[in-house]
Amino acid sequence: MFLEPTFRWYGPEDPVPLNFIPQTGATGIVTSLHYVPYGKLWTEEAILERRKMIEAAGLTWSVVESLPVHEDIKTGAPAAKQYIEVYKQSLRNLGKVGPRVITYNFMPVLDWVRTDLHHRMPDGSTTLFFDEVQFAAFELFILKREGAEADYSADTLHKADEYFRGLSDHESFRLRRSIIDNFPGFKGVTLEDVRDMLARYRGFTRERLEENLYNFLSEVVPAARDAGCIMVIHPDDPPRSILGLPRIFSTIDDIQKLLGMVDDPANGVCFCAGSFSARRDNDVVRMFKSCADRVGFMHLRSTQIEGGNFYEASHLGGRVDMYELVKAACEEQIRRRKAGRSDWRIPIRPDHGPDIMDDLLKPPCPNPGYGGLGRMRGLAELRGLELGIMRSHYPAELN
Ligand code: DNO
Repeated sequence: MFLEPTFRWYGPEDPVPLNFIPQTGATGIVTSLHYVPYGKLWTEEAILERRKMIEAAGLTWSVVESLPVHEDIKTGAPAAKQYIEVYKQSLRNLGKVGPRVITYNFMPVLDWVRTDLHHRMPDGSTTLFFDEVQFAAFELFILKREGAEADYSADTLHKADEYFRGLSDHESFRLRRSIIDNFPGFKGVTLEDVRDMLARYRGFTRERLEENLYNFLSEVVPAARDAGCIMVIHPDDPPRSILGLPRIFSTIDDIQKLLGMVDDPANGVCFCAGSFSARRDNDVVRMFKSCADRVGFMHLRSTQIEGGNFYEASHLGGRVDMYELVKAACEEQIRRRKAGRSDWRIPIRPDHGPDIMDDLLKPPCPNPGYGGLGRMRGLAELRGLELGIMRSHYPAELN
């Protein structure tokens, strides 16, 4: 395959065994040391141990996702400096023995957010779903965030109230868990934790978050470059403000701003098509073309929007024009190769798959959206699409 096909693997605890992954058609692995707490050093030994494990299965460790950014860095707390130093040291260690593409995000408090992790689709599969009314009910009546009413229309407030009153205790518990307690390496998050974290962002503006991102990047990008690595930022998911917090990587303008902040090839983008697609005014293919030469990694997936809600569509369905996107990615690789860039191959992974077939009979996957079969179907579709594009448009490049 022309683009580098990878599969995310959550480490030895992942119910998808590492040695099954070559059967999906992937050659690369995307993983993190999820057992290392946020803000702690990734040692050379730990990185090497993981790398050997991956290579023993006949695979390559292509991408780190993620090297997490401690909240103190995002809030610019006094300890930020020290956490940035640790981050730089982890990068140096990665540069010695690990993969060169390093993913991170700069979303305050919560990473990606959905309200239902098992939304039933007409074909019987289940998918990840974000429902605005349910999220409002969570903020208003479960988290009880001060001032949350101001973020919603009267109609949504009314619907959220009705919805919440109809919930059983169990359903309310499930909603809470779906929203706040789903992140690998960050399990067991409580409402109190979220309230504490939110308190630290009280009165926080977008400008302040940008300033903290700048302070972070101006230190870590040179360290990454010297280590032979590239930092790639994951978009906000969903691509807009939630919980009254600023989000800064959601639109085409945000992409330009980020790249200009530290104008260095080691300051790159993890182009998550699915995250960007959950916003009506985002033209995903145009966004890709606007930053193609700085894309170090791609998440290929798509969403469908319905009113204020959205759900994860199939990899070739939904709002993303996957044909045009994959074609643009192939063309970017051709350009890189012609320019003699050694990093010309772009790792791609089928992001979030639906739960399908036998996976529906198993206990729910501890990593929602990361069952084996749905993603395997996605990767197979994407590889087929890519082969079709390459054979019909650029056959000579395949030699
Ligand atoms: C969701 C993922 C994100 C992503 C992080 C990167 O499935 O795409 O959790 O890994 O935001 O830091």
